[in-house]
Amino acid sequence: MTELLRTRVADELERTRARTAVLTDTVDDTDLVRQHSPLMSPLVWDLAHVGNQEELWLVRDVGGRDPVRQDIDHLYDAFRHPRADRPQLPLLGPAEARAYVGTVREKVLDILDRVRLEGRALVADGFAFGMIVQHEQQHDETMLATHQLRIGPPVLRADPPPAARVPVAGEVLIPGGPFTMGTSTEPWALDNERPAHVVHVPAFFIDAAPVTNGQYQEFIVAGGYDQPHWWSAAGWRHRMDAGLEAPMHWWRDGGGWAYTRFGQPAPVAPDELVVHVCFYEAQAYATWAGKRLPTEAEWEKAARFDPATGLSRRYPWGDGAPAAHHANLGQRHLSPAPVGAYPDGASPLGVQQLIGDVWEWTSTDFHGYPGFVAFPYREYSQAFFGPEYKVLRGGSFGTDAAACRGTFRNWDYPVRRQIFSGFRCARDPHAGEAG
Ligand code: AVJ
Ligand code: FE
Repeated sequence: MTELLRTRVADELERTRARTAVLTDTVDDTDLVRQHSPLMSPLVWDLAHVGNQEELWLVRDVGGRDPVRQDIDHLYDAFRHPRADRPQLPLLGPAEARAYVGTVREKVLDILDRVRLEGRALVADGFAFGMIVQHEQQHDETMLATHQLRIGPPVLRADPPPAARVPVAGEVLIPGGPFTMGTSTEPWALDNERPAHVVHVPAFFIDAAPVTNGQYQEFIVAGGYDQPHWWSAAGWRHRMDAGLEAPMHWWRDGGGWAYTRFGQPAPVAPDELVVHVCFYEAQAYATWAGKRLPTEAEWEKAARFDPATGLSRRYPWGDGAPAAHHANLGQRHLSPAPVGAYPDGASPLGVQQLIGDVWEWTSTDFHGYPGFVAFPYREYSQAFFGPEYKVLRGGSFGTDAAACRGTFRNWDYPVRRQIFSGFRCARDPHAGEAG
C-alpha cells in the first residue's frame, strides 16, 4: 500500500514537472523574466516559487533537512510582494531557477523514499506531497494564463478539443432537500473543501451546460453592455471604468468577433463555451436571461448529488478519476470544448461539462465551511475568506485533474477575467414548476 502510494506520488510529481517545463521551456529567457501583464508574475517567478514552496514543505518540514536557499524565501513569499512588484526583485534568473527547482526535487525524491507516510497528519496518505503537486499545477494554470496574455507568435501546441457528440440545451431540475457538501475523506482535499457537512438546498433549475460564445454574443447584440439595469451597481461601475464591451481577448472582426488564443487568431466559435468573462459580466448576462448565477452549494449539488442513493459523488460521472472522455482538463487542448462534447462526464441528473472547460462563477463569497480548520497554513485559504472574493467551481481546460474534483474550490476577485472563467445560469422554480 505504502509502496503504491510512493510510486503514485513520484509519478504525479514528475508528470507535473513535465508540464511546468513545457510552460517555461517554450519561451526564451527574455520572455521568462518579462512581465506580460501587471496582473501576472514573470514566469521565472512562478517557477522558483513552485520550488520554494516544495522546499519549505517537503524538504524542511516533512524531511527535516537543512534549507537549500533560505536567503530567497522572502522573494517568493506571495504575501510579501504583490505581483506587479515582482519584476523589480532580485529574482533568480532562468538558469538559476531551473537549477534550484532541480536541486529541491532531488532531495524530495530522496525524502519520499524514506519518509513514513502515516502518523503525522501532514504526511498521512501523502497529503503534503499531494498539496505540493496541486500547488505546482495551480501555478501551471496561472502560467498558462500568462501565456495567453503574452504578445508574440504561438509557442504552445495542442490538438483541438473534441467536437460535440450530443445536443445539449435547456435546464435541469435539481430536487430540493439535503445533500452532503465538501469532504472529510478525500485524502488530498485541501483545507477549504473540509469538512463534509449537510446543506439543505431548495429545488432549483440549472442550465444543462455553461453559456456558449453564441449565447453570449446575443447578449452583446441586445445591448447588454449598454444597459445598466442588467448589471449590479458595482458591476456597472466596473464595466464603465474598465471599458468592458466583450470578453477579454475578443476583438471586432468585420461584423463579428475574433479571439486571439495563445497567439493564434481565429473567429469566435459560437458553440464553444464562453471564457474570460468576469463575475460582473456573468451576473449581468444571467439577469438579462431572466436567471441568476448558481450559489456554490447549488453548483456542488448539481455536480455531485446522486438521487438514486442520496450520496455525493467525487465527480459528476461517479467516483473514478477523470479520464480524457469525461472532461476537458489538463491543457490537453488549448480552449474550452463546444457544448455537448463530453456526454460521458454528465451528472446523474444530466448536467453537462461541470468539470473542465471553464471555471464557473458562483454567486457565493469565499468562506470556510462550518467546522473549518486551517491546514497546514492559514495563507492557503483562510487569509482570503471574506466578501471580496467569489467562488469559482469545476476547473478549466487548463486545470489538471490533480487539482480538480467535485469539491475543489477556487476563488478570485469579481473583476478578474484573465483566468479561464465562464459560467452557467440557474433560477428558482416558478410556482407549480417543482413538485
Ligand atoms: C486558488 C488559484 C486562487 O493562485 O492565488 C497558488 C492558488 N495559492 N499558490 C492562487 C495558490 C498559493 C490560488 N488560487
Ligand atoms: Fe503559490
